[in-house]
Amino acid sequence: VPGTAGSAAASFKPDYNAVRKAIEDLLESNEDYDDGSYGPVLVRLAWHTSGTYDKSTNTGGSNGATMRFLPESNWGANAGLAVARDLLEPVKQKFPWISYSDLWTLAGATAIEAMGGPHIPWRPGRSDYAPDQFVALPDGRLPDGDKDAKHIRDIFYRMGFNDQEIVALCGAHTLGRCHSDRSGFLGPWTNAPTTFSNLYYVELTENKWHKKKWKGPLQYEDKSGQLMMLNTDMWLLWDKKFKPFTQEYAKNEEKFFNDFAAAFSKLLELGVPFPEGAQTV
Ligand code: DDH
Repeated sequence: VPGTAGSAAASFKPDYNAVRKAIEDLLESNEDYDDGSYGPVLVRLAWHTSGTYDKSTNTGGSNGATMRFLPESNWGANAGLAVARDLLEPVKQKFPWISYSDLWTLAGATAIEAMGGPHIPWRPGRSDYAPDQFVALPDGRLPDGDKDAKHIRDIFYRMGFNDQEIVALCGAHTLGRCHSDRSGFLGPWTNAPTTFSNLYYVELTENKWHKKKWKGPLQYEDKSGQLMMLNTDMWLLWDKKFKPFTQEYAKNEEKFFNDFAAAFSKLLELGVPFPEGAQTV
């Protein structure tokens, strides 16, 4: 029948809600993994795939899903993220029409909302590069936890974020934990690492932090020894321009949720050449 193939193609409507549902079904699929949820590591995958962006050269960012390839897959900063990439592989197989770059970013957005966080506005439109289609990025575009406020600003200003957005984005550390076999650091930031909340700022401002005495890298711990902060986390309290935002988010969770949703959505879109009129789904 003339036109059948064309109209079949034209009537194909990608079902992003079905992809979201498949991601949600994975989150608590292994009670032995960490604190019982893959949510935090999926959020970190979305962040690290996007956080390579450099606005001055318009390179990096989530478009391309270049973390599938060496050397980026092997960067120290990305240690452990194979867990998240492998976890999503069956979803990619089930919905082959979605790009890895859309899938990884959608997984982060979906996980945040599923863990009690705000809705993250998200648009499809990323495409995946073939291995010979791009120039590998230099290592060093993602932040190091033992550094200071200048380093944090160097990294995030390069992406195009301001101080308020930096502090909002770092609130993602309310989720998950550090693993000694991945980053070398150890422990969670909060006692509720699978719930998205403003607890990170509450702990930062209200708890007492001192240097952990151990053979590992410089990190801070509270009196219980159970909770941790990176040096970069402490700088959100020590830096006089970061501090007012940290204090505000500790007091006002609604403000944090709104600001986080806007900044995280922006992060996932850095450098992505969306088709004109691309809509959130
Ligand atoms: Fe982070 N992060 N992050 N982070 N991050 C780690 C874990 C997680 C830094 C270092 C580390 C953001 C910013 C920074 C998440 C989200 C976000 C770990 C531990 C280190 C180290 C990794 C491991 O051992 O498994 C530094 C430095 C910064 C900085 O800004 C200076 C941002 C902006 C986000 C975000 O999502 C917007 C999440 C989630 C985790 C927990 C992962 C897990 O497996 O659990």
